[in-house]
Amino acid sequence: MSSCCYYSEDNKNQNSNAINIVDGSTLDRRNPKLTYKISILGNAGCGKTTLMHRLVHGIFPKEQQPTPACYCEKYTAISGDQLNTQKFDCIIWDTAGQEKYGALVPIYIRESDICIICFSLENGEQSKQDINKWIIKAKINAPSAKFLFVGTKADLCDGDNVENTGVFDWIEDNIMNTGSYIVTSSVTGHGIDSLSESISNTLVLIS
Ligand SMILES: Nc1nc2c(ncn2[C@@H]2O[C@H](COP(=O)(O)OP(=O)(O)OP(=O)(O)O)[C@@H](O)[C@H]2O)c(=O)[nH]1
Ligand SMILES: [Mg+2]
Repeated sequence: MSSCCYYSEDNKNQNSNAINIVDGSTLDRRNPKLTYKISILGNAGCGKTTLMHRLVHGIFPKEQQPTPACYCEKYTAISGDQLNTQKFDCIIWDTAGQEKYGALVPIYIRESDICIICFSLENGEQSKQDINKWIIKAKINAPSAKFLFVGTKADLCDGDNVENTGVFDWIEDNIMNTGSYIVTSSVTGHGIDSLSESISNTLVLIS
């Protein structure tokens, strides 16, 4: 089950660390044992919101509008097997990639436990500088966050090019040698299981 909300000033609880979700529940993100914060960052149109729908609801939303400022959903990450299951309550914050909302993104991603940096595989090597920009933003505003790097829209790319854009190698060689690198398509569902596994594994590490 998941619930969603568009964040606004009206949506702030009197306790500024609490987040009201539309089902009436309140989650306190100061207590890591209660809720983990995951943020999705990346250029406008790279497929962040669509990826979040695929991950949370298992569907490809046919009509997707640009995200206005920020959008969040509850998500439960599950790790382990049937005998030894660990569950992590999370809120995933989907941010807007459009420049006009750029000043708001740092506010929404503050204190994230995980930052998912997305880029469209269609853009190949051109994504490098954009990725760098999002990493810098994330490191400043969520200094203890772990990183997952997600190439999106694999279905639009030539099979061989997808795994060899060079972008993941470039991140590892020039920016950071930690983090997970995942190729996805929200249309076919390719890589979505790997993404959810990477989220769970990361939460196991930091919990
Ligand atoms: N073929 C294909 N199209 C995709 C995929 N993911 C997203 N799209 C399409 O790309 C367009 C942009 O997707 P969004 O999810 O709105 O992109 P976004 O990153 O959230 O954009 P902003 O909210 O403006 O930052 C939409 O038309 C989606 O249907 C994918 O994996 N494959
Ligand atoms: Mg969006």
